[in-house]
Amino acid sequence: MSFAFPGAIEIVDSHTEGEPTRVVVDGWPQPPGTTMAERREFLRVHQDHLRRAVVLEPRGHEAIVGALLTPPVTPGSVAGVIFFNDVGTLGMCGHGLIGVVRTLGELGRLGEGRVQIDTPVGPVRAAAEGPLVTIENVPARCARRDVSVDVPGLGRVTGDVAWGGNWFFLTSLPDQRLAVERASELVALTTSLRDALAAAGIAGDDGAAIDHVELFAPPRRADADSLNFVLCPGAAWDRSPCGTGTSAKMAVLHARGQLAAGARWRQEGLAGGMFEGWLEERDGQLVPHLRGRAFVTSRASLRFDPTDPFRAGFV
Ligand code: PYC
Repeated sequence: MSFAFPGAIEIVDSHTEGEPTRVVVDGWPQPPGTTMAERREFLRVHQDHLRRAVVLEPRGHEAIVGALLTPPVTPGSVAGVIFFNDVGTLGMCGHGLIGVVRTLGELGRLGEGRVQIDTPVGPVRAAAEGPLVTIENVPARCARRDVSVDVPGLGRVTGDVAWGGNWFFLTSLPDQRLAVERASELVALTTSLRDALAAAGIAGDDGAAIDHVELFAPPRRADADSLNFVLCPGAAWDRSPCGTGTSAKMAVLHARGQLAAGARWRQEGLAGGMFEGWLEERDGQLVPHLRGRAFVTSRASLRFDPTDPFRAGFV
């Protein structure tokens, strides 16, 4: 494994409905591979020090999702992207894709109309109108309904397992108020829930770990249908309503006969932002569409001084 650091890594920071995205636009040696999954695996094995250096303290923090731009792998795509966070890589990231699209616009690299972008879990599409970006995610599905698990401190919890570009366990804990000032308690509770799922062998397809947990409650906003809290892999909570989480939620609602194709779902996030979503039935699959706002907050050059003892980042 090589721990070489480039002289500088160029980044553009944005936030999507409050959740930060750091897009790496230059300086990171491109991971080889003919598929995005191969490139993601190379990044995971050989470039983890760069992931850590870019998103962890002292340059970042646990809520930042990084996005490495790569050349495309699919005809018709304008770019590829590998998402990563404080603990590893992600399959897809809805808020992150919205940030990537705004960043490509900031760089003058976004053409007119809809663009296609490759991710490790398949091509996705997006179109921007000012700060508002509409994305078309990979197909979502509800894998298992009404799964119960015993959680220390919570008792028996029942929820659904769904795919929205990442694996989610979706449930409600009526005794737990969803509020920013309770974020630390909610992170602790949902981490216990995630650990209990793993211990009970409850997983996604092919034993894939369920690394996101989503709680729901009635909305605070009059224009929303629901409020959520999302635990991301690691111990960060999503400041946005979570694009892949909202995709998973819509797939569950559809499986329960509570959301028809084309009907709108407005998901409020813990920080108060909102995604509007709907499902499209295509070739027997459910394609989630999501709309939310992103704003570029800075452009910067990250430096890696060889004498800096913290240049590789720390938790
Ligand atoms: O928006 O899909 C999302 C997401 C995943 C993790 C953080 N945000």
